[in-house]
Amino acid sequence: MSEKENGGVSRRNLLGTGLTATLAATAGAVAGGGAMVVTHTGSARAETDDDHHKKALVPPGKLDEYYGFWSGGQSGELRILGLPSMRELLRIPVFNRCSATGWGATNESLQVLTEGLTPASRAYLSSVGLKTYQNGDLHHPRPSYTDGSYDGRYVFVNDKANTRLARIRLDVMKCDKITEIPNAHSIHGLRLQRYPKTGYVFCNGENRAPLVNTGKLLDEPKKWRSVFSAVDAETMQVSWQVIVSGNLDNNDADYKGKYVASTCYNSEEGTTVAEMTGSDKDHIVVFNLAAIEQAIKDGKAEEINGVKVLDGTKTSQLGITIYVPVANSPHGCNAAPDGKHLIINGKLSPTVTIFEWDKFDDIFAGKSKPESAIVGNVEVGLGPLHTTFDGKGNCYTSLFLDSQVVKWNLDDALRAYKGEKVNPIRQKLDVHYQIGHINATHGETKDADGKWAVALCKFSKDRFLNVGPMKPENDQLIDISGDKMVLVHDGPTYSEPHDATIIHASKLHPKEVWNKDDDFFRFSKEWAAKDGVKLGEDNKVVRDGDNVRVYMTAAAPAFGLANFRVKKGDEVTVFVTNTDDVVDLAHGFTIVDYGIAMEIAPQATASITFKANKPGVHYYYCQWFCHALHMEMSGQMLVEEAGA
Ligand code: K7E
Ligand code: CUA
Repeated sequence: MSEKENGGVSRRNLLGTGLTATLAATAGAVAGGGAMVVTHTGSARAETDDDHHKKALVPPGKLDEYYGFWSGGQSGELRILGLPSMRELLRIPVFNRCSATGWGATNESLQVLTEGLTPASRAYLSSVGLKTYQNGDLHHPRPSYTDGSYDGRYVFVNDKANTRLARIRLDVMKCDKITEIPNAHSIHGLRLQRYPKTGYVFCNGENRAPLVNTGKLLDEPKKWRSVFSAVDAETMQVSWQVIVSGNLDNNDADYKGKYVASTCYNSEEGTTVAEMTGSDKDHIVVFNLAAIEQAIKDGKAEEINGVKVLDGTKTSQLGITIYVPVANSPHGCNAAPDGKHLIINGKLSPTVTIFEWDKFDDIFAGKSKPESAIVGNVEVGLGPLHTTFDGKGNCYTSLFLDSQVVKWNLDDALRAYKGEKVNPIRQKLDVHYQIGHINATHGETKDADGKWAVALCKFSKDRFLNVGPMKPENDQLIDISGDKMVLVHDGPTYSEPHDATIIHASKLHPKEVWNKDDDFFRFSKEWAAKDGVKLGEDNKVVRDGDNVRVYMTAAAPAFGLANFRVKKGDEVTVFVTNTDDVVDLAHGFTIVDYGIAMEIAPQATASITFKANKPGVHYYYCQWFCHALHMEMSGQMLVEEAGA
């Protein structure tokens, strides 16, 4: 590294950063100069931007300190990034089709993608020749909690496009359950019960639609409904639903397991932009979990499409919701890690409004007015969307219109609201550009550690090489560990991360290889049992009328079957078991000119079913580079003409 590349940083500071490569180079230079002098140790010096960039640098071979779970937005997938390097580590297909892994085509993935569909959707999809939806719009990845801390079990994600909730297992980083939420329309806000554990997954039905949505009430939008759902995190069944007034945007739960709050930007219950923004006030709605569970027990729910649904509208007498007016069109809804406060982000209003969870007790008891829960209001800048926290009393709010992050102090905000002359605003930092979510390391847990925040920007404009009319998004890394926020990294991402949650690496312990008996392989295990085949040992073709089941192993560099023969018109299922027990030794199975491909990770079994309607010799090959003889890892499917 030259003096210039060092940016004038002294040798002492280079040593202080602990970058071994730099250290070695420096030591060499020192030795060459014939003098071994290390001076100024221990003297204070202000950190430069350069130091911050180095803090985010993860040298080759070193591991990141955090996992980031990144929304893939309209790509329908979930991504894992390492922080602070911002390196993309893995893509987990969820609502999308994946060419590499066969997600959406394999029997294992289709089981996940189809078993939770509503009867209405299943009928619709089959009428258009599909087994499941082919797209999704994934906004909010949320890791499960035990007592306000991440417990490493699952990540839950929403699908705004097709009204679904999905669960990703953190031991294998695979989606294992998807539930379509009946009676709701478009799941947007998604947050989890924090205490005593997750528990419930709270899903906001954003759009108002007829309840039941079967072609009636098309011209009576005032009768359309927005529905809030609580889903059991283990069974992934909808536990109950609550009908609300207005609509539901984002939500969050408290740290005591009592309340969930949601923003509403359409209290007008309009259907056009003009109608939806017509009044200068909207509201938040607060759900009382104990009161809801009691009302269900007391038989107050109506059963609609197999789900118990309660009336939580403004005119309901059940006492399960309260409505608190806030400025027009609020968006983000963020529980502070102090366990006491809730921040509502103004969007059209340049303010954030602070609520105190405990105040809802008296409001539900009828002892005080809904507005009494408001304990602060801060003018932060234009277009506040979301807020995150450092665990040291500071809040970081994204300003979409100003393209800034504003850091403000919660205590000062509470004092200012009481009339003291304090300015809660600490700093405004430019981000590039039009930021949506911001999320800090462990910022949504009681373990918020105030190290890094990511600013998920919707526009990158001039920040990267011009790649044509469609630009990447820009996920920026901010060092929030000091008094001042410092921007340290620009991260281009594909459409469109809305949100990300960040977990310390010590919290997760994914498996290196699959347990070959994992329930994820139940489809293959059940068929193998019926056919008397030992998965991972037998290589065998089972004919059962027009159904042919082909079982084979994959062990580098060969498939267990050099070829297999079927007849045109057969329905063929190929089961491949990767018997290699070696870290990172994945195989694949692709059939040429058949549109068939799937991934088989170490010790996994994957299966895929298709019609052998094209006669001829069709090679199958391993598409995951696995061995020096990877190119040779192939075989042939011989498809005879019918009647041959
Ligand atoms: Cu603000 Cu869907 Cu969380 Cu986008 S939402 S930004
Ligand atoms: Cu097996 Cu490439």
